[in-house]
Amino acid sequence: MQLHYIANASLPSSGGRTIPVIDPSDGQPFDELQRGTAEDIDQAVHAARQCYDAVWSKLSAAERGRLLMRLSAKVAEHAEELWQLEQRDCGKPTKQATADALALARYFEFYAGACDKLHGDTIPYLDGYSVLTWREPHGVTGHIIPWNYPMQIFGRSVGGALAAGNVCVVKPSEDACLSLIRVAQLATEVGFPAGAINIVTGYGHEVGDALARHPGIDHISFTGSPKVGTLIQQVAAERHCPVTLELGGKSPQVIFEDADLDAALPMVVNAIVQNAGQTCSAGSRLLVQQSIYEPLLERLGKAFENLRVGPAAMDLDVGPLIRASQQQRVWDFLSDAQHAGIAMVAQGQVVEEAPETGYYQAPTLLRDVPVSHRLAQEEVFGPVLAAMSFRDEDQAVELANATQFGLVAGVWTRDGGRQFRMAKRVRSGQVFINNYGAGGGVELPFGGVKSSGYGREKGFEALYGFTTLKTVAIKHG
Ligand code: TXE
Repeated sequence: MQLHYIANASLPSSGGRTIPVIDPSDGQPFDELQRGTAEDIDQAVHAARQCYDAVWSKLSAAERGRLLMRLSAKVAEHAEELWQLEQRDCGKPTKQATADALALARYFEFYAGACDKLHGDTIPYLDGYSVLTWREPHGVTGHIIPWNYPMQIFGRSVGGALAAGNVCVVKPSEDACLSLIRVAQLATEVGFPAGAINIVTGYGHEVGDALARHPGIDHISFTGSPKVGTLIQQVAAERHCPVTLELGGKSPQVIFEDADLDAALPMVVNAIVQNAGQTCSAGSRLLVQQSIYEPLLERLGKAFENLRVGPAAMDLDVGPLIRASQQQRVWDFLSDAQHAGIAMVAQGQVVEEAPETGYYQAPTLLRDVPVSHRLAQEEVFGPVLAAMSFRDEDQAVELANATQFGLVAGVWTRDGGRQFRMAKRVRSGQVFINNYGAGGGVELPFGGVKSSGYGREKGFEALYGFTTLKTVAIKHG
């Protein structure tokens, strides 16, 4: 039985109700978590505030850094335990789950080093004045985390917030929270004060909503669907609470005829099948220059046919989707594609060992997807790649920008001038040239434009969002 973690103590919910924890590999419950209440959130916010006032705000930046560094080492030491928890909870193949645990350690390491590097400016002003700026923490920050990368998103969001001097109340997803409860316990073991990291589990419309509305929360960091992002924004606006939103994407992989296809193809495949396509930065649209469209689809089709899908512990190319409703969502997209006459180039295979009760979906490559079709517009959040062709650079830009999203883009070309032009003209928060994702890139600011959200997490840039700037003007006596 999983409990909340508030003020360094494991506690049951005040409501006395629980939610089953399901293993996506077989669809069976194997644990229970607390179905939190608004009262539980209130308790966590209160604990966080006390910690902030009495302890956390009095630590030096270097002391915060040392704590984060110790947490990084502790996470690395417990990496196997953590990835095993996340593997069962989320259905992640071993390679992915391991990478996520190591990324969590790396986030804490990066932000440990960043704590005492965040400083303000002095500003030249009128004679007789000294003007300076201070970067001050918001205070108590709320973090609403989704189920696709619990450890990674916790690392980037909570790591950045703590480094900037905030304390945290975290609402993990009801579909995946086991690893995060454990990380909070590890933080206690390395010396984090009671109330610095609090975890309250439960449903989004109950505890997530209560967190977003709580007057004691000074900043909200949300990663999830555009629909809920809009709700959070509305609720936060009522009390003018600042928000950082990361709401997913429909990211294009743009391949020009002069691209190094041997380098591009494995990355194009990985960008859509990683974590079974349940990745905000999934490369879910493939834009290919006309002259190489057919041969490229043929090569890609073969690669898709070789992909194997099965239980997380088998560590195949693709694991299960998170839950039955997510599987249904992917089926709905595919059945819409069929009705619209969209042709399928190839599909991977679900292995025989995969239980029928698990949430499996074979990776699917579709071709000539019309730009207006929902498969070219909406986030599927499954291993489905929508291919289309373009004539020239102008049309590539037009198609790349033709969705409501703007999170990430990949561009593959050997032409140096075109690399820069494309980087400039594509509207997204990140552009990768001749690579995709830059190997994770804890150091690289991440976030979107348009409906992909606003604000940046990851990298040093995140610290600006987790602080507020105070201008101090002193008139000399
Ligand atoms: O997301 P939700 P869901 C997209 C992806 C996916 C779709 C639906 O396309 O198919 O969203 O997924 C909490 N107030 N992304 O339904 O509901 C919820 O408990 C406050 C992209 O799982 O947005 C969870 O902790 N919080 C995304 C978190 O919000 C609420 C990652 C995300 O859940 C709430 C996940 C409410 N009223 C899904 N309702 C990405 N950007 O990577 C829910 N939550």
